[in-house]
Amino acid sequence: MNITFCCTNTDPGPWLAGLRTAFPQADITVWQSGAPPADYAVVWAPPQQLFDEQPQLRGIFNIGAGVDALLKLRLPPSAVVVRLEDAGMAVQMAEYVCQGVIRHFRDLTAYAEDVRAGRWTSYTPRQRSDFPVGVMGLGVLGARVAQALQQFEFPVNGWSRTPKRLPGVRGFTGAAQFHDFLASSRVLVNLLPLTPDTANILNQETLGSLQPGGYVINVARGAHLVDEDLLALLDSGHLAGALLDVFRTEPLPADHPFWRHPKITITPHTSARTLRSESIAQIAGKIAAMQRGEAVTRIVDVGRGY
Ligand code: NDP
Ligand code: OXD
Repeated sequence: MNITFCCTNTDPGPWLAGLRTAFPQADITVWQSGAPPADYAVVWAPPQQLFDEQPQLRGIFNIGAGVDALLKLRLPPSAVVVRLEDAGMAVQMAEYVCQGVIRHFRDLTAYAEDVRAGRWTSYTPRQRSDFPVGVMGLGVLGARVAQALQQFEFPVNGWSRTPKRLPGVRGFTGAAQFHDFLASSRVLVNLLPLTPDTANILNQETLGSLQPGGYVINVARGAHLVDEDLLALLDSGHLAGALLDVFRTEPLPADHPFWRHPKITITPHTSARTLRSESIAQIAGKIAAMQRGEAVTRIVDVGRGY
């Protein structure tokens, strides 16, 4: 068996070592043009040339959950595309989103500023029932986030393409129920995959349908959000703030208004990081299953885009 590794911005050494431990008999190397034919590719942001030169691939393993960038390439029709399935990301996403919701709900940013200025202040406690949180996308990450938010007793709404029944989550399905979902939510958490159906989904109309004083948390992809529409709704006062982890251009350009907007908090695409050992174990387990001719979970539906 031959595995080729091609992950931009990733030190290949520990990945190769982990995969070689899992498959001591296999030939596992960093991809370079002219490399011998491989059975499997482990990738993040690979060049088109890899797939042009490796049409025989059986499996392409993406070391992230989102496959939007990968699906822009021409992939070998013989290969299944497999994305990471949690692998330690869901709990990270839950902690990131919960801290964002709680920081906003408890006025913790205002308290931190007051303390820095030497002011001992007290804000009126808010009602949890006034802060229903809507989670867009109830997949591996969204479902975990919805569950975690309930532990803090926030009312939780969830929106997905197909019906989902999650305990304690008020479920909304598809385009027909999208407006009701938004109108029932004050805090909006985006955990959708980026597909032709979901690009630009956070815009003037949809964000404008949130309850007044809305708060937006985008942890999925920058291209879900129409940046100017968010800024206009923050400046009009309809939205109270936003926490953004992902951007149309990453790194976020130095002159982008998100860097300095007083109602926006940004983080550098770090809400749920790929964890190496968990990811190697998952990918190795799935390669071993494919070698045995068994089915594996979380194969991407390329036509659907996730
Ligand atoms: P999943 O594929 O498991 O879940 C996607 C969810 O979105 C599903 O519930 C799906 O509905 C729903 N969905 C898809 N299309 C639509 C639509 N048109 N209308 C309504 N609902 C829709 O993905 P994950 O939870 O694993 O990951 C979600 C995204 O998070 C990734 O694609 C990636 O972009 C982002 N991400 C960001 C990270 C970061 O650090 N910022 C880290 C990891 C991931 P259904 O269940 O009906 O299919
Ligand atoms: C992912 C990501 O998709 O890191 O896994 O954004």
